[in-house]
Amino acid sequence: MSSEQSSKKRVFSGIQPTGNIHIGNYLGAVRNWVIHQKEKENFFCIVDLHSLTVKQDPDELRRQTRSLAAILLASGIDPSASTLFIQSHVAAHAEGCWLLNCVTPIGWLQRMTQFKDKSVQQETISAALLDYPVLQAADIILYDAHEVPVGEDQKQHVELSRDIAQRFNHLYEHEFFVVPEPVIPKSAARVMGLDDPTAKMAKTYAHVRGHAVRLLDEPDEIMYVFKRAVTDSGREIRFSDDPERAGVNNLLEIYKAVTSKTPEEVERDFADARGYGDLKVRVAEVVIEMVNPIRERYKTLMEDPAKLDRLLAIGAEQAAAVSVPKLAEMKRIMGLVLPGESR
Ligand code: ATP
Ligand code: LTN
Repeated sequence: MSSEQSSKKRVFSGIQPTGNIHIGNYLGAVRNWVIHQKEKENFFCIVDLHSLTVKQDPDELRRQTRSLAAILLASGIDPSASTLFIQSHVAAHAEGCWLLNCVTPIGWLQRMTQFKDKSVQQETISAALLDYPVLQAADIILYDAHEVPVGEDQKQHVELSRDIAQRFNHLYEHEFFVVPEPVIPKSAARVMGLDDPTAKMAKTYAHVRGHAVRLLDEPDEIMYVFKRAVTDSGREIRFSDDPERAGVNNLLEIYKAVTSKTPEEVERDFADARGYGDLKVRVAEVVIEMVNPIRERYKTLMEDPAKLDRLLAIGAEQAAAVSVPKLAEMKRIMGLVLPGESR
């Protein structure tokens, strides 16, 4: 590691390869990874082991994992500034998860909102679904990450990672793990569903037409989905926290995030709009402009799967160079005998 790199704050974040990546994921997380990557030392992880906590079709999971890698590169993740890798390629994550399981009280996991939400949707709840945030904690703290840039919905999980790091430090060795901070964007931290502006736009439902704008959607589809977006019976185009007006607020939030304008500038842009129809078309237009180049770069990247695999292999090697020694030290601290250690 160069001295320039070591003085930079370390960033870790992850994204599941299942479901369709949508503008909520992009604006709430991925775009911020890209924007700040030159100022930081970054690890971005495709968390395939997290995806397995609910049932997956094996072939589909494999296909989506490669596809997501290409989408992240097409979105601007630069392998010379960021390490991009697949979680299951670095076994330290799963091993670290086991060790952290041994210091995590089960009550902390049962309280997690995501566990409660996801478990009601399952016929059988896997042990892994409960354990999901411990694997996430291992992801983060094995890299001694200072910052974890995520959308609002992941704040609770990152706070749990802090608690687990602090508990380990308290039980074994002060300051062994860096205690990470969630970094939540000011804009688009929680993009809402276009068919239901009271619920977050979710990958799991991104296949339902009208719910989400997916990053690979063609312009016609994006226009169609925005035109059908749920609003209200009024006419006023203003930001509002009134739940009745959540649809219009969501459209304005998306426009604000895409254009990086202030709320005042956004409202001024729509001062001359002829009703919600106009608003929907103009929001669709800025989104189309944002995703067009990503979709085009994605197509090119998918033409060379061998190159993609090579990049991911390099990423896994770089990630292992940091997390494997940290895991070995963690094992030593916890009293495990390391192979070849003759003490
Ligand atoms: P699901 O909701 O179906 O479980 P997801 O859409 O949350 O999936 P993830 O891979 O779990 O997808 O999330 C990747 C990143 O995108 C995380 O940082 C998450 O906080 C962020 N994110 C997800 N949904 C939104 C949203 N609607 N608005 C802003 N950020 C989001
Ligand atoms: N649970 C996260 C994905 C995730 C993650 C991480 C995010 C897994 N490991 C580490 C940040 C840091 C989600 O977005 N659903």
